[in-house]
Amino acid sequence: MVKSLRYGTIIGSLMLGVISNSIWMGNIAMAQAKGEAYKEVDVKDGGSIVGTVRFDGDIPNAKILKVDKDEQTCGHENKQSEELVINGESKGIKNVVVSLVDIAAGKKAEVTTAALDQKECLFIPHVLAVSAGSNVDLLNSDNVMHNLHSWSIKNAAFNEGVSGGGKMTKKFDLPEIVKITCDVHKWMSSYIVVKNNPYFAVTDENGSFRIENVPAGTYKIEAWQEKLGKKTSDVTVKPKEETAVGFVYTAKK
Ligand SMILES: [Cu+2]
Repeated sequence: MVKSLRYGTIIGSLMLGVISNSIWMGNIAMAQAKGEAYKEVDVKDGGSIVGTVRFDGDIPNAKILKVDKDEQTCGHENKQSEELVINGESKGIKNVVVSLVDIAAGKKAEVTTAALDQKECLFIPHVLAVSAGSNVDLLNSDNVMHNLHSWSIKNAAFNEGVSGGGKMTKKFDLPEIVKITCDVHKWMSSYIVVKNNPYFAVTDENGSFRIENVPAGTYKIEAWQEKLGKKTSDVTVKPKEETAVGFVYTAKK
């Protein structure tokens, strides 16, 4: 009885493994299909999407990051986490990635080299969004060793040290939200958000964003914030016009 129970558990977990694996593979296939589906065309009379991402409710206190290593470089004071940065006056949320998710054709994607720096033991910027196929220069502006640990699933994962003043370049080919941490300084974290089309923006300190040169049409627009998650909405863009879109997050219960 005990034996068959145990086998049952093993078979059960094996089956779960197969199921979750096939879901995972399915997601990759879907993402790749989506990536291939986006076509670069000349956009004539495109419109813009402008808006803000705001927080509704009492602004939570920022999480405090304890600095307990390399204080000469990192600073003697604890740091404020950037996982949720809300403007006290406008209640705009910084570092939210806003993007069109289902656009089939549009402007050319800028595949350039972006930069993610490590300075005074923080990642700058905290959230970086790039088009698929972009390179990212991972820099170390400090005089101490940092490490770059990517929590990628679709893109090639890496976990490598970069000495003071150093740099390494990595390419991000597949759409994915990649968390980046430093294993030397446990409080350091950031995100590289890889997008399959060029219609994305990261909100500024007022929670504002702007997406330009969008072909007229109706699209799904998505906001992603690392602590508060995703929100989607529909937007209809008219030729040469500006369309306003607002996202409002409330505190997670
Ligand atoms: Cu570090």
